[in-house]
Amino acid sequence: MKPSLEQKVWMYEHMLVSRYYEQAIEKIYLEGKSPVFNMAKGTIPGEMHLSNGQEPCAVGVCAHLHDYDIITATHRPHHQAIAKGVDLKRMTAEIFGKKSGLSGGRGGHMHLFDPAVNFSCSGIIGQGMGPAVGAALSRKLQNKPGVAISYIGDAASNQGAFHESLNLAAVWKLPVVFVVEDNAWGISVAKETSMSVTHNAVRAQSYGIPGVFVPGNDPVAIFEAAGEAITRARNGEGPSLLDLETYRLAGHFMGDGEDYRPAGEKAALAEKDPILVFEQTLLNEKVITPDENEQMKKAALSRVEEAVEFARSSDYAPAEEAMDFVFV
Ligand SMILES: Cc1ncc(C[n+]2csc(CCOP(=O)(O)OP(=O)(O)O)c2C)c(N)n1
Repeated sequence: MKPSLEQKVWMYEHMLVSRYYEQAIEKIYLEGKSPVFNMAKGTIPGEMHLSNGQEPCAVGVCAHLHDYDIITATHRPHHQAIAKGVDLKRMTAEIFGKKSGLSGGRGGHMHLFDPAVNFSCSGIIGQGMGPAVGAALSRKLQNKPGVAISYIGDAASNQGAFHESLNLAAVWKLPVVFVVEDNAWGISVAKETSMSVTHNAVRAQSYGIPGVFVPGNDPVAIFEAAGEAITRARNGEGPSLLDLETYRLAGHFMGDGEDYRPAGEKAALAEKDPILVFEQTLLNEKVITPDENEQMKKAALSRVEEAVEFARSSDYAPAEEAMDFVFV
């Protein structure tokens, strides 16, 4: 299943928004955190995991989805949320901890939740797999449309939840697609040192479900593999796993010194920046003209600026509401 020209443009536009978003968040995150770096201080308190480089994994899958399809995303969720259509203004306000945020500022960047487009994520890695299987089961039992996508990182796949979820989804032939964003690192741990089988596509086969490895961090290749897996799920043929080779262009979180990276890895990755590669492809294929490219960049940037402006001008919840929804 090849993407149409419109789908290619859609993917590029959403990759641009993701990248500009992360660039904006990176700058804002540092506000209030100097001269001493204190994670709890500043405009955006708490940890921050940026997804620069991993955009193809979000757009290649989400280009096939409707609002009623479900995503359980990772602790590195911004690109996935943007591609699924989460309200960017309320998402940004959530990250800032403001009352106008998706969860009134209580969740922060790792706990974005937007029921309007069936999107959730969690700071507990692999946590979304069980709920994705449950969501797929409910859709099957209720005979309702909707496929569940469970995003995880490669390191999360070493947990029990991964193996239990694959097994149950396979036994019950559920409409769920497990999507592994394999950036080769679990914080500072290289996957070769923590996985006996380093390709999750191979692991999937041991549960009797198709596992497809997609090399190259290429949105079009991901679109094609995702199209097959999602069609299979929608047709009642059961789960699949997509094992997507991708690259984390930045550190694990902001403040990561990245001393564990082999010399030269970062520079080599920057040369393979998927946005620059896809931009060049679309220009060469004449899918977009240089003028249209500039317009798209401007439009993406202004979406991000509007979201940031909305978050900045929003209020914090009053202190007396701090204990609301807290079970003590
Ligand atoms: C259950 C659990 N164990 C440990 C952690 C701490 N932790 C946060 S991110 C992370 C590594 C995640 O690596 P991966 O799943 O490959 O995703 P990536 O960060 O590379 O996108 C770990 C161990 C956690 N959040 N949850």
